[in-house]
Amino acid sequence: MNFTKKSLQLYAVTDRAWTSRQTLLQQVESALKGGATCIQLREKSLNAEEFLQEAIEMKSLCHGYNVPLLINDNVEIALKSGADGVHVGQNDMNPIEVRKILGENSIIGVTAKTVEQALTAQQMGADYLGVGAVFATSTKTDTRQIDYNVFREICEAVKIPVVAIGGINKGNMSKLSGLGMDGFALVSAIFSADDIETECRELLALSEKILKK
Ligand code: TZP
Ligand code: MG
Repeated sequence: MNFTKKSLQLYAVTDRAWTSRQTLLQQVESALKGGATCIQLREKSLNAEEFLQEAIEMKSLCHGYNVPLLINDNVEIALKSGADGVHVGQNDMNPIEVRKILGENSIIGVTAKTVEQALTAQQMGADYLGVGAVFATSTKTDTRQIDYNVFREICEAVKIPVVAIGGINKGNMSKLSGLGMDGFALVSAIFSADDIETECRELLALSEKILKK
């Protein structure tokens, strides 16, 4: 799968909190139709068998739209499902170990909250960084907001692309203008929307404007 900084422009991270009317697969298809450029499957409650089955289905769906699928945290599920890569946090497996398992062509994203973490992740072979939370969020409870100056310093310090995450929506995205990121990762703004496709289309258009500035 071709992965460039463009792949990070509108990065949808899944959450099954809003799946009462539609399945997660249907919701992700709407996000893809609306122009999501990357999907991360983030599952905190499925057992290994269910997670793998879902990852396999999600991979065919994403590949039908030529969009990469990354798996949150779980390297084994990424390997077995044939997903394009993983996104790991500071407490998960490090990028060197991940690379040994998933191989040269896999996409590895790492969460970084400081310049030091960012540089270490880059040195260990990360393909991109997820940096945040840039705004307050209730989706992930064990995170804290980072300072805009730190965010900017991280973007300036690394060569690999950076995606902003945490509390981003249509109303506040433009506040990140000029900080140096390559894209925006969102959970609730996308998956809680009544019309996910339209929401993504609007978010994509907005991100285009902000990234051009
Ligand atoms: N990592 C840092 S903040 C966050 C993750 C997974 C949650 C972002 O969710 P939302 O709903 O876009 O604030
Ligand atoms: Mg994690």
